[in-house]
Amino acid sequence: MTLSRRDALAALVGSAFALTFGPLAHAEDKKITLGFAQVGAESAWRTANTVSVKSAATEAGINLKFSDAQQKQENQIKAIRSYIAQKVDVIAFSPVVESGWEPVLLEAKNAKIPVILTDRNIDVKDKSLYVTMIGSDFLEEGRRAGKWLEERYKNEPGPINIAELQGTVGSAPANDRRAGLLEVIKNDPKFKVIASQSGDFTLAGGKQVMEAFVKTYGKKINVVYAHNDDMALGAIQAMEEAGWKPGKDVSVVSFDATKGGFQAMVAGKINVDVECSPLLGPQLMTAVKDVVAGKQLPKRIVTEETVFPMSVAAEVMPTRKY
Ligand code: GYE
Repeated sequence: MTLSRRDALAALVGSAFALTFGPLAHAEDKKITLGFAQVGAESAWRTANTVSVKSAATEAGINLKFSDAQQKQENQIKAIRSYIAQKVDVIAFSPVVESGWEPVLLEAKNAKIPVILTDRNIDVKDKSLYVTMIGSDFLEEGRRAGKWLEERYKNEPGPINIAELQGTVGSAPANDRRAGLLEVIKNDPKFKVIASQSGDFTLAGGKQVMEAFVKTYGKKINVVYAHNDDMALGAIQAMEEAGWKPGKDVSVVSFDATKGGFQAMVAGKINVDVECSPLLGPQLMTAVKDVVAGKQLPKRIVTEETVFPMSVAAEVMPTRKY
């Protein structure tokens, strides 16, 4: 049987129609748009986190809108507002600080745009303002560092004076890495935090604060407790410029376990690095797809991490991914 030209044309148009407007085709083919408001580019950790988010989005076929808040909450709020105005499908962000998020998150909720927190947590009463929080347990990281210190100094009478280089004021990792340490050492009066100041998670900040600590406290300092590797590396420079031997006459405790941190451990200048993984991209994209598909997510997704003492650094370094 042969089709007339008109029948053939009708069949062609019909199948094209079915392909384009077939029952689920449209919904399934539509790319998810994710608006991601990043903290900034303050550290090696952050750079690795940004790369992870961007490449995981590409891999997952998610259309990513990305903004860098340069460590300012007001910029992040602006970015979130613009994602709401653009009607993205999901908003994710790594909150610079813990407080002050209710108004903008309420705007997202009213616009029915789900919000996923990554890396840093927030302090809100109404937990319905976000779907889930994916990231590390910074309090536990602080405890791990504290336990390492207790073990390291268990046979020394003290006092053991700690100089603390804090991360960004009001940020979850700065608050919790401090709280975790204090929780562990509070029952052991030989440990004293004699100095504490923010270096804003940057190398330059860590160096500047350490220069001031060297001048004010001199060799009274037994331990430098830096909330991330970049600040530890800056502090190491300051100590070396003052003729000190970081890692030997002062213990250096750090967080993140980036390549730079590992290199300093191999060189004998950081004594212990508590791991904090920035490779959150793949988990985030899975969560984004699940939320859009209407699946129920756990309120908290915790990253798995460990502690690296200097003694294992050379062996582990080649396996590090950030
Ligand atoms: O430790 C630091 C970065 O929020 C866990 O932010 C992150 C911290 C990380 O600037 O290097």
